[in-house]
Amino acid sequence: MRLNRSNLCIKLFVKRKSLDDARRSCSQTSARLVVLDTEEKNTDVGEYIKGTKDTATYLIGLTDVKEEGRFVWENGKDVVFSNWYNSQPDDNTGKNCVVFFPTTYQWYNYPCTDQKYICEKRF
Ligand SMILES: [Ca+2]
Repeated sequence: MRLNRSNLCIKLFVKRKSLDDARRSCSQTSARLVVLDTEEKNTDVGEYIKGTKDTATYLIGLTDVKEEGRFVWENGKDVVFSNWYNSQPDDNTGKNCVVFFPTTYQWYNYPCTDQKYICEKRF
């Protein structure tokens, strides 16, 4: 789906994958896990998913794998805009990934186990 305001194409993948496999899957089409680093993008992606009536959570391109407690986007940037759910991230070494909740557009700290995921590509 093309999100004109954000200059992005995004695609939802419903076959669950681990973080590494999801990254590989996105990169196969020169895409990457979605970077929701502005409120605009976060809202645009949320509205799109909501419009599909999908209520599943989706892995986004934000992790603290490299340094516990320091969340970094797939483009290497630190978090400036954030939309964590209450008391998130409830951070620990077992939770290094982040999922997006389409009903509220909020983020939950989550293990990097098999998840549905969102790839993005700029145009
Ligand atoms: Ca963590």
